[in-house]
Amino acid sequence: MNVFKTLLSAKADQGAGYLVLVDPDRWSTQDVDQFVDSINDSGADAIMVGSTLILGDEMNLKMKSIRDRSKLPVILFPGNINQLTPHVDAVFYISLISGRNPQYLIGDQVTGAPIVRQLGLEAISIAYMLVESGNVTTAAYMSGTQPLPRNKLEIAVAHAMAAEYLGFKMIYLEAGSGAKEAVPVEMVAAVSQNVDIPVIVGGGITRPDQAAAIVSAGASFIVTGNVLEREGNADIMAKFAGAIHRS
Ligand code: 1GP
Repeated sequence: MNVFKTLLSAKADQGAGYLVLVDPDRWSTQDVDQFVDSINDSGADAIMVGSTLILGDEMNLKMKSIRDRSKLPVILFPGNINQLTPHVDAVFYISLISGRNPQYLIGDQVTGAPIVRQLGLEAISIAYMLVESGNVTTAAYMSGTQPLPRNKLEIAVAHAMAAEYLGFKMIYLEAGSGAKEAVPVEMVAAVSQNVDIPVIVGGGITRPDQAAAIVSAGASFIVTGNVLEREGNADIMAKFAGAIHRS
């Protein structure tokens, strides 16, 4: 399976794709199975696994059971290279281009490349842009970087153009997990109008109608994580999938 192609087909067929983020720290080994079953039936297009910071043990075990149980592609969304695992179909090969910390721009990518090769993972290059979202997010704090100012659309657009020229496969506009405010629709629109590569948007998206508005602004993929962990049911995922695919 080529996961990038699968994602592109999901977008082509349905207008936009829905990615569900599973943070291994937030689910027990027992509960994660049931969660994956609900994701399978929800209409989502892929599962992302990972987190900026994972404290709990059994990360690999949980990733394995997610992969074993999932009927959808499973993509690693690594907070750092220690999360690299064979139990996924692909890895979002992220460079934190909104920041100026060389470790997250290229350092960890160099350290991780031979591991990704040995594991035989498909690497999908992602230009990751943290966007100011009302509180200090774990990603901003841990990476020691400043997020993009949310009202300076031109700065976001210039970063996105650079990402496209550098050959990244996708852009990820990230407000941060559990963000107070999601990425502004105006920024999604400005970025999407200025690049041809798909734009993923995540962080602080809590309502299906909000997800639909972000898709209407030009997003190709929507990610939700926290809202499902709070409400944890299949209904809300199906509503997200419906809103994202219809928009
Ligand atoms: C975080 O974009 C993802 O990296 C999802 O964010 O958990 O706030 O939905 P939420």
